[in-house]
Amino acid sequence: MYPTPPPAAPHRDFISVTLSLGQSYDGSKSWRRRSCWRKWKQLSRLQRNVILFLLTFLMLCGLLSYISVADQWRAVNGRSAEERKMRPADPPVLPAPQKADANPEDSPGVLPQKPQRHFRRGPPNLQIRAPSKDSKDRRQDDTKQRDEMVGDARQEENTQRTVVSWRGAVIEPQPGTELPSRKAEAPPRPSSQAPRIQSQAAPPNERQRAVIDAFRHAWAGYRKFAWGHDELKPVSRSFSEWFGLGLTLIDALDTMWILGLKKEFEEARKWVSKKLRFQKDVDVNLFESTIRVLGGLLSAYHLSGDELFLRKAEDFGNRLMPAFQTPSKIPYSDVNIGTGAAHPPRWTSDSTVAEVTSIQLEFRELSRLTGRKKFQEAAEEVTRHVHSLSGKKDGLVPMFISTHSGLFTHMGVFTLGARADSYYEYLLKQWIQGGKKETQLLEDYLEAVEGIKKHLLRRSEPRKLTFVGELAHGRFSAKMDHLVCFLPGTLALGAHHGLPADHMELARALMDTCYQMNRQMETGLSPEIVHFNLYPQSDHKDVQVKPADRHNLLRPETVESLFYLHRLTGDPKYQDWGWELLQSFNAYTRVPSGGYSSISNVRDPLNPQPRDKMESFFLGETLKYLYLLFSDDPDLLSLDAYVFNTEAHPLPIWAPPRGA
Ligand code: DMJ
Repeated sequence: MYPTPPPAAPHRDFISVTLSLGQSYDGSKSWRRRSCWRKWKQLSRLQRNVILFLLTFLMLCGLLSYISVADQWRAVNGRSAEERKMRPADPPVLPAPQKADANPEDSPGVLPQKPQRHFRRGPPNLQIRAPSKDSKDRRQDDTKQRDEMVGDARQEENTQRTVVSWRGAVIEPQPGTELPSRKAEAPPRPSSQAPRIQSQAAPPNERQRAVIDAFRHAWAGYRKFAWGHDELKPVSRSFSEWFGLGLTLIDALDTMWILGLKKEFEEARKWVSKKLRFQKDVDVNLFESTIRVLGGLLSAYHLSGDELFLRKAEDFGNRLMPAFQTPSKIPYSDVNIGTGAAHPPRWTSDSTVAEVTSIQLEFRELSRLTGRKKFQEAAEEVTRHVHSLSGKKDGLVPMFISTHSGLFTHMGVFTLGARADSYYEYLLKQWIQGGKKETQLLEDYLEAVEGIKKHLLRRSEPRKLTFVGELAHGRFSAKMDHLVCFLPGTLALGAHHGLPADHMELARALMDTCYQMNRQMETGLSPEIVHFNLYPQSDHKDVQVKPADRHNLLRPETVESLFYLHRLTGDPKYQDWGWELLQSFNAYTRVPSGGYSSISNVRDPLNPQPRDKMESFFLGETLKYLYLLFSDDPDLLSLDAYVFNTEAHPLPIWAPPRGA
């Protein structure tokens, strides 16, 4: 007999769950089963369906999270101890700010919130193995491990026999890196044309002191919240990682030297000596790491004469070399500095033309200093190859090149902005670096300037601003990236080194335009991209900005060109314009707790929308160029003795003219 059913309750479609720590519970399993079954039968069909759905859903969630946790656990176990140290195991949501005068290296436990990593990795089937050295060479290299850096690198190497690829597959690394040569332990002294500028510098003037103040403020934020990491996130008082190499710190070394910030320089030098390790399973972008890390270390070496920086530079240079092992010798964009696996970006097999042609100043200099030709040879092979390629338009190059065929791809699009910009810059600067002897470089540069004038130069309405637009399959676009504002400075530099005087005229005109790109914005800061008005009848202003292009990343190009224009013409208006820019940076991008932030909207001074990122080039380039701009001393990093790489790191000219 079934028990008498309870009086029929009104039928309601909801679930009620009663938790009873029941006194009636007698511990019998059969009672529990019967009772549960009865209750289940008493539920409406809808209630039962909802419960079944919930249970299935919970089981699925459980299964999925198990898989993900297991994956993470495997990945963490595949990483180096070094990398794990960089990530706090259980980071606080917001970092506890350190005292400004605390030594960052003394308090490794106070770590800000979890960093974002932006490693780009390519598909495994596109990865190549680095060439393995023969075992004799390797044994010889092993005997060279005498200093602390190499000893540590080897220790880390031994802990990293397997790595996890971007898809989680375990691959066996085959290190293609070489240890620093014996030569690097006793490198040649820096060239006699590379004076120690710190001892010669005049005391900073008022504007330079304002730059020093800005630098100190930026550095304080980095030191407190991002010490040893790639970039400061000043608003969240945290940091982000790109390569995990202390990018901001390395990019800023020579700026500190130039600004006379000795204490800060020494502290950073200590970090380089004790903490900077390149034996790690991480993909770096060949171009970005060359101009920032290699360039930064070489420049720090030249200014300070400290051989630590050269040893680090050679170690790093060796680790980049596998990128050149492609069918065409055009390097891949990415290389793993721990394993030597190189590959193109995930979305293409092409490299960017500007990237493969803007590493030469650094690689050539590394060869000169170490006596090892392979760096220069690999980089110059690219220059020679691009020189002889068809597909240019009056010296203008397309934006992409295949690492496989070595041919230009995506033909017919020409710009002086992103992906092509520093190709032109490095043609001129290599020619200067090498003592103005390599005529092919000069010819390519001169032809390109004519190509710019013929195809890309226009004047806007109504103010007739001269600008450099873009060409896509014969169609002109009045679009100009802020990146193009490197060009006035480069043209002026060429004119200073004896190129046609009309290059200087063009430089002046473009400088006016770049200034207006800043001036016409409500914050006084240029957006990332502008479009110029070409129509006389319209009531439009010259400079137009699309909503998606309103951001400012603290980029240096305007102040970079202001520095060259002032240095080479002596016109004080360029200093005044730079002063305005510094005021704007201070008004709209300075974060009170330390650091400066890129912003999302240069048109809204009331809410410029900080993006919570201080790019390393703000310290490496923007503030350095401002400081140099405000100097009236042409011998402070003389343009007859130094050539600046595209990240503003000064490298000596190999054979400067007499009397320079
Ligand atoms: C820097 O890394 C270099 O100046 C590069 O040539 C272009 N992009 C940034 C600055 O804008």
